[in-house]
Amino acid sequence: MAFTGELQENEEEKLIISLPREKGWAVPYVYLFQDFWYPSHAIQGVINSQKYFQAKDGDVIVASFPKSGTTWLKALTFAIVNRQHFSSHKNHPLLASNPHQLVPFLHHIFFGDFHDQISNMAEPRLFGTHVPFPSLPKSIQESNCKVIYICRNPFDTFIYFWYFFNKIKPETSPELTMEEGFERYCKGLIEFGPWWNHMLCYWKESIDRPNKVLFLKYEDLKDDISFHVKRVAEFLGCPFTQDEEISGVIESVINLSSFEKMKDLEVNKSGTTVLNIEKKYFFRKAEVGDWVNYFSLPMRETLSKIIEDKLSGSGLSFKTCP
Ligand code: PPS
Repeated sequence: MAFTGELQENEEEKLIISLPREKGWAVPYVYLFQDFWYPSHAIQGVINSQKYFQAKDGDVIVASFPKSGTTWLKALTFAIVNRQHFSSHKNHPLLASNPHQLVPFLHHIFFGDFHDQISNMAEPRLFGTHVPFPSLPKSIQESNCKVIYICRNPFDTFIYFWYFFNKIKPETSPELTMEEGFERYCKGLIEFGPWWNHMLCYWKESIDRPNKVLFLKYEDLKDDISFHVKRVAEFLGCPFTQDEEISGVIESVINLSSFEKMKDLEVNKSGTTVLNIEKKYFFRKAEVGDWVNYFSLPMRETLSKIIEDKLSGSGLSFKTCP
């Protein structure tokens, strides 16, 4: 089965046209589908993955709200899971491929010619997703495959969204002002938003089924990456042995996936990856709290209030400064 990427005269097209829509960031419109805002191509990918994807117990799903540390978590997960195949950095796939190529998004695979790509994947299969938990294929929700989720404080996430959008927009499109972007972000009108519901559905699932969903925060990884690399490996059922710890395998995984290393790799400096996006734009500053250089006081107050309103009582909170 193949999809061309163009809207076709089919059931999905009719469905998408019937959905409520709002102006998008990187796409002309986002559509309200299963309670979240999606670009049209992602809806087709979600529908097809819900219909056709068969998860295996060994699969690992790297889930995230966009702009929250996806690239980093994909690299870390790939390095952890495959550490026995690539015991030295020499010839490591992360030196030759961008993490988005090594851990493809499930909704992109199912928007394209998915049969070939799925059947050629090495096991354990690693997939990325920005799709909220309730819209993941039932076989992911019900099998023993594992889901690792990452999100980030909504202040820094907004800044990266705004930066990224203005980098990837067509030259002919006008810049998205920070004010306009912020207004839409605060209403949850953003690809895969509302962001608070995205985080909360994974948060709830991680509490109800801690062996199924591991919930991570970008700031916590920044604080103690070694602890979290061990935590991910344990969660995936492949803990580091004492020998590995002594011989520096954990440090090696951390270094290979580090921002400085990845940003500097030739493979990440040029060329494009998913959706034809230039790979260099996935690497900006990687600092916690850079938002303070952009936010006005009213913006800070507005977003703080939204976070308080939307997350109160959930137990979910964020560190917003280093
Ligand atoms: S995307 O477009 O959804 O895939 O973006 P995502 O990767 O989720 O988030 C981008 C931010 O993560 C930073 N980044 C990293 N941080 C730490 N380590 C590594 N290896 C890494 N790679 C990317 C990237 O710079 C963005 O954060 P900011 O703070 O804006 O620089």
